[in-house]
Amino acid sequence: MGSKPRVITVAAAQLGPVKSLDTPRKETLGRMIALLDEAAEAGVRLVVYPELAFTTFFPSHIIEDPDKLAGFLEPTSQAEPYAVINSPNVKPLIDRANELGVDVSFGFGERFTSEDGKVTDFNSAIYYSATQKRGIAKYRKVHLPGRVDIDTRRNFIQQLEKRYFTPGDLGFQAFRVPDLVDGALKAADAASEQDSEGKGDPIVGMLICNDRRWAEGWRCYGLQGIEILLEGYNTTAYAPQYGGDEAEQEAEALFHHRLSCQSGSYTNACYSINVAKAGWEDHGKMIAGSSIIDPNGHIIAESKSYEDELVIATIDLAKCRKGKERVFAFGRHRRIEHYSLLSEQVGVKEPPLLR
Ligand code: CDT
Repeated sequence: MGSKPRVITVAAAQLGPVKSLDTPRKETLGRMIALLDEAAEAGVRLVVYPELAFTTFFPSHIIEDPDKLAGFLEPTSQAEPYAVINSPNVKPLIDRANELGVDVSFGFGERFTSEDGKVTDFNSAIYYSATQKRGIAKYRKVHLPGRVDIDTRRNFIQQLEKRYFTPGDLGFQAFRVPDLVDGALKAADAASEQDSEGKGDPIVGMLICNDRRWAEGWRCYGLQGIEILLEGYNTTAYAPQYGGDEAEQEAEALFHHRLSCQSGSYTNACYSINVAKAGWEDHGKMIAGSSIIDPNGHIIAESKSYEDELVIATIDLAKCRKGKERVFAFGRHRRIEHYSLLSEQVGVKEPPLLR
């Protein structure tokens, strides 16, 4: 299309395993900072880290001691929604991002205290702008997988996110990121809303792991004109309780991961940066497959290991225009008069049985 290029170099900072519940936080943080340094060296302007990046995937463990659980959660509050950036477990990463002028987005366990003193734990991610020196967006995972109750069967890989977290309460709020592309159109200079489409600062949104499998979240972002979707994950490669062959289970998990991210990117005409925590942690093995996907649904860069690895691509947001102006020009083609089931009904109601 004839749109002016809006080019950024971005990276998925895949993490290899964070071995155990007792792995020192400093060790993982050091690995994250090393990836950030490497990214800056390569001219990257935005580095995206996985879900619950700073620790092992603790929801696969049974943690009954509240003090132990608290060690996996970073305090925030109504007054200080981005307090996580000042946590000693996180601040060295933020300090380095500031020195390098590189934006970062990462997942973390959030322990939020509201104004009335109520404490709620969320599986969250933030976007931190290094040029603005502040957190500019937060997302809380909406589609929590797993269960509340511990399954006591032998060799059962636990997935206890519903036990440890509350479903996100922030919805799917897209946001603009300043200082990433040159010559972005600003509000004061825009003649009209129509005229400004695809010319402003990049429109970004976040999903966390299981969310990527749900078209509803992607479409909420699509309807806000999203151009880059950031998504971190910890996805089990093999769980003995599902039976079958280890290699087949992992291949299937990777297939569904790619299918979800490629489809979401294509049908909403956006790039996506998908970032794994990969390999063998104490609870089991997780898939890799960190990727950068273009608005046509093609994987343009993908990880090759289960270790710490940067996946880098230079992307041009002008390439989002084709899908947004043709096949997925929502304003022209959506038929909302037929979509009411999507917001009125949760589970399945089959048509009546035939006689
Ligand atoms: N961390 C996380 O959300 N894991 C889920 C497991 C769901 S089982 C298909 C995931 O979607 O990868």
